Amino acid sequence: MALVLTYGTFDLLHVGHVNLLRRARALGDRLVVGLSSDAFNALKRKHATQPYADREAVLRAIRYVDDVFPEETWEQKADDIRRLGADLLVMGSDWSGHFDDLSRHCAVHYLPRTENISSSLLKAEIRRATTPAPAGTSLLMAGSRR
Ligand code: C2G
Repeated sequence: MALVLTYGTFDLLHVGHVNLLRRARALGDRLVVGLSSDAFNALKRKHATQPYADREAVLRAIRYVDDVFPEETWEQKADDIRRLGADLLVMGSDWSGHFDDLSRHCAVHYLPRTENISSSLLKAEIRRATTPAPAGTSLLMAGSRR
């Protein structure tokens, strides 16, 4: 029974997250997610649109996810691996090399990140699409902003 472990903020869950979760789960029998707490996001200087409880509820609804627990610190991973008996830590390739030191505790694998999608890009696109055109913009121009 191979247990796979991954971590993240998973704000505004999108296809890049789902691709990661699906591929991580396929590498074992169970997938457990260390979900960044709101306080840890502040430490990561990452503003999540959704609070922890909402991000957790969304993750638990994903068929590839078997359990979720809070990620509060950078340093907890080794303890998590031991506590859970994790066989494999999986992260996206933007983290390549960052967690190699944990290979003392379990296998570490980085999966190619899904290109052209991120929570930040989604937020920027929503802002662009919902920001009224400046006064005086022609209807034609305004239409092209849709
Ligand atoms: N991801 C991906 N493709 C994307 C976006 C994200 O594969 N287009 C992956 C990331 O590489 C990460 C996971 O999805 O493995 C979650 O991404 P984030 O929610 O952005 O998490 P992050 O801020 O990277 O937090 O201690 C580790 C950190 O908590 C990871």
